[in-house]
Amino acid sequence: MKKQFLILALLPLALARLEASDSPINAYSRQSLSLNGKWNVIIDPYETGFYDYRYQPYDQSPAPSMSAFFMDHRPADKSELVEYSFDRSSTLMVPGDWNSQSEKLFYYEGSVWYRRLFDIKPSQPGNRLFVYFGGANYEADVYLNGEKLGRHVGGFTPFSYEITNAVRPAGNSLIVKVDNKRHREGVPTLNTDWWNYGGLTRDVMILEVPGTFITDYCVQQEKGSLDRVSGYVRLDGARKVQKGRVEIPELGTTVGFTTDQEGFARFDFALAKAQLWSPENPRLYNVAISCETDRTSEKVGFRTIEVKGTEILLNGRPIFLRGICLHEENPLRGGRARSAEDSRMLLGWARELDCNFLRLAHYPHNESMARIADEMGLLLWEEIPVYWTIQWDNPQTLDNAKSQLSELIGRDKNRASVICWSVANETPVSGPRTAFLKQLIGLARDLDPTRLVSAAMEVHADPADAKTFVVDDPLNEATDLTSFNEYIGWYVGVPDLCAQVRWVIKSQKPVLITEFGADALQGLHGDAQTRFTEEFQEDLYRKNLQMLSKIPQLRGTTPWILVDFRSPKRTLPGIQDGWNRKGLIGENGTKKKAFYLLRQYYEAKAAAP
Ligand code: GCB
Repeated sequence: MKKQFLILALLPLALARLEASDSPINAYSRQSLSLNGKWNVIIDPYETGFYDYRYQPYDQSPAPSMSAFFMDHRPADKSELVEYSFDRSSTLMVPGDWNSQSEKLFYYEGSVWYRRLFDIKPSQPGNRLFVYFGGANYEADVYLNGEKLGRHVGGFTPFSYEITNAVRPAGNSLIVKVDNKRHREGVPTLNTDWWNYGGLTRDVMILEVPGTFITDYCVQQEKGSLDRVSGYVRLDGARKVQKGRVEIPELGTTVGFTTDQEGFARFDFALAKAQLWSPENPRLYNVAISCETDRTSEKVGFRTIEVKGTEILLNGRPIFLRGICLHEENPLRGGRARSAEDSRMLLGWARELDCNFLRLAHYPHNESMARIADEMGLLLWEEIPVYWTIQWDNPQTLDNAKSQLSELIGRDKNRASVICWSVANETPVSGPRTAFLKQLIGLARDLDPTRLVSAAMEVHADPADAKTFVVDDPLNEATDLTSFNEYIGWYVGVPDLCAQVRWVIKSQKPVLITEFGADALQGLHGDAQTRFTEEFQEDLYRKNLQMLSKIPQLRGTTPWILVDFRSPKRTLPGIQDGWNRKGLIGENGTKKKAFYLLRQYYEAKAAAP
């Protein structure tokens, strides 16, 4: 009874706390306390810490709070039944998926409670603190000192909560329930061809910012203009109206702005003497943004990307995208890639293949991928996990997809490497599906008018002629590229079919082949007719590349895929053993024959595009 009075008293405060804040942009440049490292964990498949014995969520009481499950939070003088204890529990490393850290969690899909204790004091009075998560797959319920901060849905984008008034100088307890159960209405949905790694898979940190701080900004070259930059800045805090500056010291650029009552200002300026960013010359400039109460800076490259007729123009010049697809996995260590070193290794392999482009499939990868691609001069296609058979009629599913897309664009909109947002992969054509995806395309264009927007679509054989392949997805009207996957020679016929294929492509846009490929077990050799051998894969690549070169508006390819990756769908013993083997590099890092064949093709393309 007593508890209920307390609940009512706390109501307004508690509800206010549930609102998530937008993640401060450029989080890694902020003063921060890393919470990476060992976290205590409780594996909770029945969600006993979340639901009471009538299966009512503790959370849905008006004052969301921790359940009695967490006895560690009970006053020490109470003598109660103790069934669960973080103090006595085991640990997992953060960042990291749980599947690759513990054999008993390898196939686990459910809830794990994570706890981390920390002390913190703002370095200056009036500063604000945020707890920042780079990503948690798939749902995260976050509590600080027993009170709920909020829930985040979507496994691959950053989120944060303000904790300025909720922290104590010492002995804070941050608890996160991470749940990677798949849901029919989720994004992605139940069925995917990749491993559903769960956990706090990316960095966790406490950010410290001034009372009024720069929470968001965009500095990008105007679409189609080789020498004009425009952008905006947004402040968060009590002092919304401030004077500020954008500075690029190496170019001698200083541009002033004044934020309005909402803390918002636009600016634009001429980009005199700048070297434009490109794969050949990935020039980055230090850009500093400051206002009266805050200052932040980062390296930004300037370039334009457009489509004109059937050409893709980078800085006004036609470019052929020598690409490859990639999942976010480090096969050598096992599990999700999670560090800058992992990103460097994966992008380094793409470079060895002579790529200038990667398709980061099928969900947003770690922030470090785009930052390192900026440095290395690799162009990127970034995607959200609208994959196969999402619930097209479900408005909540659409909201979920929109929020993942907004968070991705919010995070990476200042990266020169990113040239295309992809809203989906291989989705079956229907009215509701096309309407759903057009809304996402519209949102991407509103949020970012400077980049291309597309989706990996499909091709189908003409019912009247099995050798004629037709690309007529109505979504093509809304995308910048005619980008589609094809598996001729693997799921469709044998590689010899390639020589007889005719294409009917009902759009006059640049064509990008977003997938083709074949499984091959690294080290398994045989003749070119034997599936799963390196020779079969190599032959399929040769024949596909010859076939694709007959498409006059072909402007790039991203074959499937750079490295073998784990998939629970791939069970063939002795060959797949839980791995999709379409990688050009095996799980041990060894390159297969097709790697060298594609490299030759790309070297030739680089010499004469
Ligand atoms: C596809 C999917 C990709 C799969 C691949 C395959 O079309 O887009 O996610 O992994 O085929 O290997 O079948």
